[in-house]
Amino acid sequence: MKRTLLALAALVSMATPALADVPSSLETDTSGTLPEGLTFEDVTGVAGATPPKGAKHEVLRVMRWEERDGPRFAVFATVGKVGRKDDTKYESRVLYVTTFSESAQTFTQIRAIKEVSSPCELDLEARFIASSIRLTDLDDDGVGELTFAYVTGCGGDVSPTTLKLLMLEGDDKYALRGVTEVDPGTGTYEGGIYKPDFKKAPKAFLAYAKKVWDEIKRQ
Ligand SMILES: [Ca+2]
Repeated sequence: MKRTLLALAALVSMATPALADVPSSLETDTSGTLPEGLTFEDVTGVAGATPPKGAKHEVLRVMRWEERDGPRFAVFATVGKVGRKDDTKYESRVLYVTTFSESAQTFTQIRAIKEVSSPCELDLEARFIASSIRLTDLDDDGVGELTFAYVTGCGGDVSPTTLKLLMLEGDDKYALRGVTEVDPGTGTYEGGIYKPDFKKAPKAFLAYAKKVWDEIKRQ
């Protein structure tokens, strides 16, 4: 299995407070290979290693890091489907992010995120923004915060589309929910707004999420 140290972790550590035990151990893997002992069904709830006709199962990224209580994994995956009704082609996709703790190759699910995009006959957009995926320990408690964002939408025109940025720390979830910022051709940007859901989060979490949002809102 090919694993490379995420250079991003070093950049993040310069811009944020101490990262406790997290960043030096962060590894990320985009080979599509799950660690031994973890199945696609564990990640997505979708059975079978072999997708049915018209479906595509993909593991996009596996991340591993050390927390104060041991190793943690996050798996980014998608299940896509293409179907036809009469002469119309429909595409749907589900995005998954599932986090696990691991002990002696036994994985225990911590948190599962599932975003369903219904069948779309136009241009389906349902994708993670790679540059949004970060790991921090902003409150220095030895528990990593995993930040990631994704866009979803069904359309053919240039207009703001749904953008969500999530931050997971253990089994806690915080979110900015809004839309992308685009220039529909008028020379003026539209959208880019969000509603924060960071109740009970340490203050630094929302500030960091806003910073990431500003960096990725046009993607
Ligand atoms: Ca933390």
